[in-house]
Amino acid sequence: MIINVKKKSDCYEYEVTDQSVYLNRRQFIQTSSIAALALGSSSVLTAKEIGNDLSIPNSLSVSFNNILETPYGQSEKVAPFDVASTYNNFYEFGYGKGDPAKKAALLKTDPWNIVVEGEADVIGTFALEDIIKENQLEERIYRLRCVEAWSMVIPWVGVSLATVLKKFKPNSKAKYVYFETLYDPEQMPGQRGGNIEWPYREGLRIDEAMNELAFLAVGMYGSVLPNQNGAPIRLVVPWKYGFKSIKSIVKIRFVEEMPDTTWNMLAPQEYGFYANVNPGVDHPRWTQKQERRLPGGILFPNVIDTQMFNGYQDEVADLYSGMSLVKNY
Ligand SMILES: Nc1nc2c(c(=O)[nH]1)N[C@H]1C(S)=C(S)[C@@H](COP(=O)(O)O)O[C@H]1N2
Ligand SMILES: [Mo]
Repeated sequence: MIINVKKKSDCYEYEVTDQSVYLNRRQFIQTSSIAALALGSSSVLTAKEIGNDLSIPNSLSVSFNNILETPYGQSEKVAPFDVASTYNNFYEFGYGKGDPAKKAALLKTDPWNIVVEGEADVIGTFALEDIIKENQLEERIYRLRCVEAWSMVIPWVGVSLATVLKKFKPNSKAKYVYFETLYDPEQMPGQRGGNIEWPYREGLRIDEAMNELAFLAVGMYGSVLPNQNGAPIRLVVPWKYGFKSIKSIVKIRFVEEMPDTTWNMLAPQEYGFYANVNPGVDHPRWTQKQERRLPGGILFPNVIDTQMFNGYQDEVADLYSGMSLVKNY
């Protein structure tokens, strides 16, 4: 007799216990209806409704020239663009995986300024194009592992975070770097309610931030980032759970103390500051030993083993020597 034992990671989409569990259900319903009202009966906007000067969801309209190829992820099977741009976590635009693609279209990403402050010699307000030069762009194909136990491979376009941070000349008190997403409830319907203390915030230890793998992306699949993926500029920290990779950044602050970060503030027993991908430390409510590599079907969930540091141990393990990764999850 064959007993069909379902592994925990063989979950179906409707069963996935996601990060939104911490968000008050009643507020969630209110927020959704406000968002629906604000956007009118149809939440999918056509190019005409959006206007030509704004980016159109799911289209690769603006491509970069002269992107430097790098060895990162050359042997990986990249997720189709349609999957990477329609299955998203971006709670500013709703909790459903399809919400960001439907609701982020109107986000105005140009002009875009970033405030740099704190423990650095060069601080102030900078235009995006003054921080990232188009002739410096490189492509890196990275695995993205969400704490919810799904993953995908995405070809990002951008520059290493270290290149950008060094321009601001952080001083010796800069032990951590803190990031904030845009706060604009008019444009981001999810910010009109819910339990998240907006804006979304994240942080890294300065040596993590200076690691060669940490990346600031302004594009993916050779073109500018779709809004739902964090346009016009987002962090990508491939050895950490996806929630560290903060989207639509407007503030960078060099600080002495470990900063408050969104998921750690919401549920510190479930989401740590470090959030390194670690199959040896389970989430309190589900295993982290495996992941569903997207795309995958309901009948054939593409379940694979999760790797320590998401497979980037050669590059980053040294950052944590002598540290307990069980305690510092
Ligand atoms: N501002 C902001 N950044 C965010 C999130 C969010 O809700 N808001 N979600 C995070 C989570 S949980 C993940 S898994 C990744 C998803 O990135 P992607 O949609 O580009 O795949 O973005 C991260 N960055
Ligand atoms: Mo995530």
